[in-house]
Amino acid sequence: MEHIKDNEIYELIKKEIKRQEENLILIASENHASPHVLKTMGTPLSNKYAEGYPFKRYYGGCEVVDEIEHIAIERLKKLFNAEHANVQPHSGTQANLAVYLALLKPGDTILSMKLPHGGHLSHGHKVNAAGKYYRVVQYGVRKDTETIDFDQVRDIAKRERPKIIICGYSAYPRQIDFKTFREIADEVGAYLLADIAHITGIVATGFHPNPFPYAHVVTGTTHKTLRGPRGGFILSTKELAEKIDKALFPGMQGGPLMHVIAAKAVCFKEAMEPEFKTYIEQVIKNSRKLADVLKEKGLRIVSGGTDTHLSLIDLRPLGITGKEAEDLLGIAGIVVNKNTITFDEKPPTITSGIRIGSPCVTTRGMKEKEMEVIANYIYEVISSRSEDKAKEIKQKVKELTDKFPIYKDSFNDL
Ligand code: DSN
Repeated sequence: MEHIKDNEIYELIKKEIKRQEENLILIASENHASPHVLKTMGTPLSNKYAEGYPFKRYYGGCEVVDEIEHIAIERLKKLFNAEHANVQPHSGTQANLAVYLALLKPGDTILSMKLPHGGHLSHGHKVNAAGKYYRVVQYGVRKDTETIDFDQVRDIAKRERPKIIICGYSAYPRQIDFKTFREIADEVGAYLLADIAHITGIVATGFHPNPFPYAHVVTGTTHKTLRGPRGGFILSTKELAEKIDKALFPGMQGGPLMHVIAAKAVCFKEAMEPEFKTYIEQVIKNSRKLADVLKEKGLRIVSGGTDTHLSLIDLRPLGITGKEAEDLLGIAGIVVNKNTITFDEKPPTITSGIRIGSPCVTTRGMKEKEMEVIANYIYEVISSRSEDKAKEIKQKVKELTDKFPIYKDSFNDL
């Protein structure tokens, strides 16, 4: 195959591949999808308009993409033991907004987790459409345990009578008790929406409880722990299927991205393989190792540890902010994001913490031994607060990443 003819973009793609190869990516929401998934996205499937759903389209010529979307749907249902699946959402946020459009009227009440305690913008923050069109009330975590405060969830639910209760988060390291959430939802006649965007891969492999049969609706993304293409999905009970499908299309999206839906199907198949289960088991072991070593060094781990792919590190014992740590670690080739910790006194642009995740480094084959090395590098950089130290560590990071290539020669023919 010829190289991409646009040299400017071609060079930037090569630069980004090099960046991913030569850095240790600890962004909890990212992953390195397989060459099969990525190659599926770069196919002429992208050319096809297919508004509607399999075998019920508004365009001719959909006979092939019908089969592809049908396969994706059936695989996704099987993966999560769901009655209904929609694979068309372009992202997790689109999926959430579609659920609101399906189940709420403007002004109805959503009960969700506060953003600084681990929630997500699309769960009702005032800058998001969810916060503009619906009334949002929020719960948080307990101050002593930093885990979900179910007494507070129940009290607010009884007082505010939400139509939807949302559980599932962007920065929460512990397992979610879907059963208790459903009991509260039933007490007040609310729908339970579980947004498992971050933990899809962990749920699919059984290392985190499945939200079904407790949730009425489940939203998720395919590019995080599930290690697929960038995108979202919605799962629901049979009763809600028609409402959900109509809300997504024609309610808020137009033509589905058939090249991405095909790549989602490829990722769902990969997620059913025994190797993927082994991968997720290692993701959790690696996540725990990173947290344990940083804890031994004297840093505080929010909630005391992690059950998942991510942990939140409270940097206050070292007197460094999340922003400073993110910048310095970036120089060292260790990519993290600053993150508010629970009850943080610093604004989200500064923060007192960082969020670290193990999905990317585990994909490239690293295990506990390497996690110990990485956690030590993190500590050396942030405790020194020195750019020179960060530059010195960058050399060591390069030596480590060279031993664990991600794509080898897969993209030589771009
Ligand atoms: N941006 C994602 C994350 O980092 O958690 C959520 O949308």
